[in-house]
Amino acid sequence: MNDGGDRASSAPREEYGPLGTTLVIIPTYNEADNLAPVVARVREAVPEAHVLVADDNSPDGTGKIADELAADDERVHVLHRAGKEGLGAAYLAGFRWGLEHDFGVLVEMDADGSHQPEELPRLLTALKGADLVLGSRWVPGGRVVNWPRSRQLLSRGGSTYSRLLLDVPLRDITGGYRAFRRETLERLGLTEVASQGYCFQVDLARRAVQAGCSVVEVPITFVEREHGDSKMSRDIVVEALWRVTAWGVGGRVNKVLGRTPD
Ligand SMILES: Nc1nc2c(ncn2[C@@H]2O[C@H](COP(=O)(O)OP(=O)(O)OP(=O)(O)O)[C@@H](O)[C@H]2O)c(=O)[nH]1
Ligand SMILES: [Mg+2]
Repeated sequence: MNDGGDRASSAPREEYGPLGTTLVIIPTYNEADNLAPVVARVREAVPEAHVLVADDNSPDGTGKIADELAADDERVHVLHRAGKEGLGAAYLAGFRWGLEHDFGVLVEMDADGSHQPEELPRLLTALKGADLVLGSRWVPGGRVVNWPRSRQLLSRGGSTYSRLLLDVPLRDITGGYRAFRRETLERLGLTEVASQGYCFQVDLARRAVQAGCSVVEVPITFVEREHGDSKMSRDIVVEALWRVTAWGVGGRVNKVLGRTPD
């Protein structure tokens, strides 16, 4: 453990270039009560960072609130998407936008206050010596606040299942508070990512490890949302379970046959 966090994965690079400007991507679906406070906290915690809100035409008017925030602040941007397509699709669109606009670091952050913007400087410091930084609830120093035991079990169980099955040495593989170097995203084959819900995060983490990226987990305090509804659903859990199982089984078959993973 050091200031930069736990090194969790393979192939540390010899040299890392400068980070460049940071873009914090915040996907939203019905986050009207949460968006303005979280954007203000990001702008205060890391004043040089830009924010991109990726809204899926939220019926509660979150997109309009995002437009108002963008009108008042040249570092706030909005990506209006036609309808609800899931977290994964919103992030992929956000990444594309950020890469096209030459950002050097792309951050994933939930809108509901679970990912505390005040912890972002620690993630960015760790990224100076890594390809990808994961905010982690399940490394020493990480914790969750106000989470029911059932959610903790699901999250820990999902991470353990994925770690063992996919052979990826990460403690919190489903978490969604992350900082990527742009070069890392460019190595992940994003055009092939089909995962939508929770397993989108598992998918990107396993791709990073398979690509030989250095992945560091930094402890975070995850705070359960106070306003608005969770979008977590049975479908999201089922998608994660079948995809992770299929990747795990496929990877093992490939190993036996001596093929490289897809
Ligand atoms: N654009 C977009 N954003 C989404 C979609 N589904 C979820 N989100 C956002 O993704 C983030 C995470 O979703 P949450 O509902 O908080 O999911 P969660 O954190 O697993 O669940 P809770 O812990 O219960 O809050 C939030 O900012 C949501 O608004 C979607 O289909 N489209
Ligand atoms: Mg949440």
